[in-house]
Amino acid sequence: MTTLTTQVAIIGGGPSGLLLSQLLNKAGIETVILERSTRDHVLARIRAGILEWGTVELLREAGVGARMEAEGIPHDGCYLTDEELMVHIDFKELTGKQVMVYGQTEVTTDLYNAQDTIGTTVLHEVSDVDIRDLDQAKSYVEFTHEGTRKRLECLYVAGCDGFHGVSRKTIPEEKRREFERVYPFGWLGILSETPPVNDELIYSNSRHGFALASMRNENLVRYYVQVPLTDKVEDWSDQRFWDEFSRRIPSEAASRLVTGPSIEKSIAPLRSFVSEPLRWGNLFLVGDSAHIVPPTGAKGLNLAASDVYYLYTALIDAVKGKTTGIDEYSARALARIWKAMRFSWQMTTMLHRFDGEDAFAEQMRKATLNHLATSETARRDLAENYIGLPF
Ligand code: FAS
Ligand code: PHB
Repeated sequence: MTTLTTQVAIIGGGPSGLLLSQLLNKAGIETVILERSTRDHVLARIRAGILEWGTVELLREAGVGARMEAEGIPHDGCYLTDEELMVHIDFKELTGKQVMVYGQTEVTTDLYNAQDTIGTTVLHEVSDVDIRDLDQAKSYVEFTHEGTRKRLECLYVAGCDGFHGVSRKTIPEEKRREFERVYPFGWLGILSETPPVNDELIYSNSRHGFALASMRNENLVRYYVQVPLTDKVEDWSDQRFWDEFSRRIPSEAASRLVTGPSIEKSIAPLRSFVSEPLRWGNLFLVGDSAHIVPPTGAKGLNLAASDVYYLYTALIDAVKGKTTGIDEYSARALARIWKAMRFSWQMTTMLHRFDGEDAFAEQMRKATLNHLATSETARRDLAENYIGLPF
């Protein structure tokens, strides 16, 4: 069997794995990334669009900030609306900070290019990954690649393989504590090469259902509508999407709406999920392998970034024999994860109507938005969570 050796084996070549590898490599630590899909497949996935400022600063620290600075769009605020109110949350005025509009696809592209420059080993189309000897001084990962079984010996393993990966399941089920809330609807998202309907994002809770008007740049929009879990993408023609989207956003915005053909269309389910602990011997869970948030709070990718921040700094010390960071990683990352989990759940329950809900639930939503409209303190709390709590 072919045997490779590295310091940190990274399972998964999405944003978590690539960013962790880039930061460790810049600190002189060797990594190998094992990715199940092809590079093109990873880059074709349309996911997040909003970067917290902490994520922006971490990408700069990783040396991949140049194109983000040139092509990203800093946003000072966003709008939350229902049938009666349109509330502006002014991040800049309330917190002194902004968020960056820069798609996950671009982040992943920049990280792949930076890893190419360093010459990091990224093996694609690996399968049957098996993580072993996590309770030993050295661990190893066995996997199949290009038709042969291979072994990667390492000091540590980073489980960056997302919700459906193998890392979380490597932790014995009886040792895992899992928390979940599955929402009874999904988000149908489209990409369209048209100008944004508004200069900042609009989160709209209309009587017809939720809609989100987001963007990637001045001529590429990312729009979403809430759909039943039973819907399939093929149920939604472009025309049906545009009709539904335009009646769910405020009429003054709808009057400006420029429609066009979708260049991507997909439905994502919504769930809140956390698996504890994030560590099992030499294995550390990062990003979606450990937690999932509904996209309403724009936290998924950003939580992956804060996990990476905590772990990369800890691993730099660990390879020098100082283990305090890795011993504290799980508790430290989970403290921030749960606050983002709460915010994402709160934004989702505030902005979506649930089938069968009673009139009281609707009154609670209205009162929440009304409180945001009339209380700077409430708006500041939302803004602090949206731009991202400190790492
Ligand atoms: P990822 O899932 O991105 O990457 C994991 C990688 O591991 C993948 O490349 C996968 O191929 C690989 N892998 C899996 N199993 C493996 C195995 N056994 N061996 C080797 N490799 C394996 N977040 C937002 O903030 N806003 C959004 O609007 C938003 N929309 C989303 C829409 C969808 C459909 C999904 C699924 C997620 C969305 N997210 C959104 C969240 C998303 O951006 C994640 O938070 C982000 O991709 C997390 O990155 P990773 O932790 O790297 O996980
Ligand atoms: C996106 O642009 O894809 C996006 C933006 C904000 C969200 C979710 C998704 O809350």
